[in-house]
Amino acid sequence: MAYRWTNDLTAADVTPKSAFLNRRQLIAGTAGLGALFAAGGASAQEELEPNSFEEITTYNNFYEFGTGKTDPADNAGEMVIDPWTVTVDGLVDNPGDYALADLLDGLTTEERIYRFRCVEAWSMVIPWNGVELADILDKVGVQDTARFVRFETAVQPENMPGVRRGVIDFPYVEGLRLDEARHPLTLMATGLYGEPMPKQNGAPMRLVVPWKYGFKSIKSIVRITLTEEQPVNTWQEINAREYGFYANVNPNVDHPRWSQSTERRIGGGLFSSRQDTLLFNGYEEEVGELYADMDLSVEY
Ligand SMILES: Nc1nc2c(c(=O)[nH]1)N[C@H]1C(S)=C(S)[C@@H](COP(=O)(O)O)O[C@H]1N2
Ligand SMILES: [Mo]
Repeated sequence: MAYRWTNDLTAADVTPKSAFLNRRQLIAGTAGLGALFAAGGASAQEELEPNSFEEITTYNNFYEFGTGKTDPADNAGEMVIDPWTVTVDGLVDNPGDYALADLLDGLTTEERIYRFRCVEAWSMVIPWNGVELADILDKVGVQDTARFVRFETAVQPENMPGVRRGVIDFPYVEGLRLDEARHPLTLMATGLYGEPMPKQNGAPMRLVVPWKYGFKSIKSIVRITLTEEQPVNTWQEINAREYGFYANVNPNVDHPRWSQSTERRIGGGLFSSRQDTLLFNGYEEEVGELYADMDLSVEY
């Protein structure tokens, strides 16, 4: 199991050799070469071969910059990410406006190679860098009455053409149940492939919840609020019949307008066939228990 998500396996272990050679210095001091052979075995590595940096940064959803897949790469350059302030409020012991560096100070950055599955039925494998969201929550001190975490994306109309055009209502909002937020798989990502997070992928800090459809993984976060009430997330607000709060990847619960049983792996090549979608995106063993009492076709 460890190969799926611990840092036993780094991107360098599964990237093409040319990229690997350039990255050796980056991984010095982390898991390193030995882990390649210790973790997972050949089939696991094959399965989790990451998409290229190019693919991950040129095929995106980030409606603040437009609805086309190349709009974020084309338009995100103007977003101002330094300074970056994150407001932490609601049911926390230490609310406040945190400079990003202060929020992350002292927390351990890890590399996590995760499957990433969009509700639109395409997928990638992405080597993220980031901290566990649980560590941030511990730092700000979650109060006993809190049950959910709500997140908001930055709104910079002058730098975001999709915001100027009002393609949907902004700010983009997402939410997690507290136990989901505290799960060790839930990452607050600050980079990918060992580089600072590209703007089109949600610089400087975005959520990654690998067992849920991609829209839960909210980008460019400026506000984290601990709440008692379940937040209404953006896509649920837009169309609650099609997009729920939970959004767990599930091949057995179709979207009203398309099947979710298979997916198209980006970069799979012209003749690559669609692949089967896995329950909880392949992380059932880790997260299935969180939903033991739920009817996943009702709470989609
Ligand atoms: N703020 C914000 N976050 C967002 C989105 C968005 O439009 N705005 N799109 C979501 C969707 S639908 C997906 S699939 C992922 C895409 O992440 P990626 O472009 O890094 O692959 O971001 C999610 N986070
Ligand atoms: Mo998505």
